[in-house]
Amino acid sequence: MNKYLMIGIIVLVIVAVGAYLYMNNQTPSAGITDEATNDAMVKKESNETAVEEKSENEAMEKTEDTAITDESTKEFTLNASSFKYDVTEIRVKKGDTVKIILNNTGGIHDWVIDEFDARTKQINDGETDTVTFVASETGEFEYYCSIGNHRAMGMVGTLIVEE
Ligand SMILES: [Cu+2]
Repeated sequence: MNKYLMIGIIVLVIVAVGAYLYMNNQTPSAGITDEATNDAMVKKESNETAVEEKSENEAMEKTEDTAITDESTKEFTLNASSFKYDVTEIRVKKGDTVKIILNNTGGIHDWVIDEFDARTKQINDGETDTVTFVASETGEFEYYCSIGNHRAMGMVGTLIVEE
């Protein structure tokens, strides 16, 4: 009886090993691996395409910026917080194109100059907006934040346009 049991176990093991080897050699499983590799390659390709498109867009944006920013454009970066700008005096020449880059580091603010009809959007904490205008007149002009009572609280500065 014991001997038959032993033979039975040996046969089972042989069948199991045979089945295992057979399944491992099946082409379908190899096909699945290939497919997965293909998928990965396709994904990689589409990512690369996306990256290329993105850098093309960036290049185009840069070209546009360069087109606007000729030598008569004066660029100023201001940080707005409650309740002040870190730059309180801006000095340009008459006829200059002035580009204001407003970064908001706290609260809700904007940047307005009435005489040149220029204003940024009202922006939130962490946002940035820009406004570009031509300083067509000489003089001293107050710029300010138009939110609530910020102007009264001293959120102002002076644009000086010289001859
Ligand atoms: Cu403000």
